[in-house]
Amino acid sequence: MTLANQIVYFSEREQTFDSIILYMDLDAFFASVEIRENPELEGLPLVVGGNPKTKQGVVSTCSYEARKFGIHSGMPINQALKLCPHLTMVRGSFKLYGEVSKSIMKILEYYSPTMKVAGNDEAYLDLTDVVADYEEAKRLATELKDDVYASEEITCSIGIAPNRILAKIASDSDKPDGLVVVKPLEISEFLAPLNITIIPGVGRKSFEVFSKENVELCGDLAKLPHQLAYQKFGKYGLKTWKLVNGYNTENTGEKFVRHERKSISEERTFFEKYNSWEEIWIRIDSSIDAIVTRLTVKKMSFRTITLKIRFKNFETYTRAHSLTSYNTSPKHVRVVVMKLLEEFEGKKPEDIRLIGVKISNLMKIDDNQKTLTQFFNNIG
Ligand code: TTP
Ligand code: MG
Repeated sequence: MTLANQIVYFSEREQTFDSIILYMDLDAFFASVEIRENPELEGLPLVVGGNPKTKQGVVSTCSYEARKFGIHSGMPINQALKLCPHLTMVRGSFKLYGEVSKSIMKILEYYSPTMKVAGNDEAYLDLTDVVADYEEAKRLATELKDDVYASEEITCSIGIAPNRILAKIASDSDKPDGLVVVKPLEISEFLAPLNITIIPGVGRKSFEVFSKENVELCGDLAKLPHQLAYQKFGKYGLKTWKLVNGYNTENTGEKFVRHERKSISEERTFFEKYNSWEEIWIRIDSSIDAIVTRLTVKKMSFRTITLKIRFKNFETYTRAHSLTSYNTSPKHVRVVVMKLLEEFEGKKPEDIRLIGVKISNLMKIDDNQKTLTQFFNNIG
């Protein structure tokens, strides 16, 4: 009997994937912020947490250099010092971490209206209605990583997959600064060579149980007949078996939070060079058209226009201007963007790598109520 014949009681939901989920987690979050603030810490085995004077307390997190010594979050400081006597310790600037976290979550909000913040340095974005396919999701993730780095100078790792569990596993599988995409048909192949402990919930104890049965990699479990997985490892074992064989095991009960759209934007990364401002302007102009079309569909007006410009050395500038009243006209966006661009006239257009235009401060237009501009346009 083939395996497929045996799987008669698997539900239909378990066999379908219709979401594209992105998971982002900052790399060595607290330690990365400390290194940004004190670049001389770069490259050192560093722990954040505990008291550097008394050498008491526990490790909140540590740099990747410290991890090479076996140090990890939650470890007592004195144990960490035994593993690495020349360890550098900092106490931690928790207020600053909170601010950095907030600023990064704001950046993420910009990429999808449907998001779930999972911790101080991690969040899920539902991209299902934002991108057409996995290739577009990957491009969006590259921009998001650039954006996070340009704004906070710390790196993150991203996983993109058809559900949350897999997106997190994908992100965890290539840290730091990784970007891993797992499409529905690639799930079992992607998981096969990974250690079974990459599955959330499979800790040291579960690993011992698995390894007694010669299951160390996800692929080892996937190869077992599912009845055997159930018999040896129980209900959780069967669920993990389904996951490593590419079934959708996600409990969809917990919903993402849809935040109100606060802005409409378009960003273009230039993969080719444009030698004149005219050529750049053609790209900006089409972005403005696209934004205003979306604005019209949503029956909204705007007050603030933001220009974002990035040069090849990654210098990124964001400039904004707010109008005195709500507006709906593309003409006003063009005039403001042109004005904001004046500051960069001295730069070479061929050095531009990205241009973004955003309109924000949005207000729904009541069907019966015209904006002041429309009113004046009509009588003018
Ligand atoms: P994590 O994302 O688990 O760890 P990390 O960002 O430091 O490292 P990684 O590159 O593996 O993602 O946690 C985020 C922050 O939360 C971490 O920087 C410090 C804090 N934290 C604690 O204070 N105590 C803990 O036990 C853990 C796990 C994290
Ligand atoms: Mg992290």
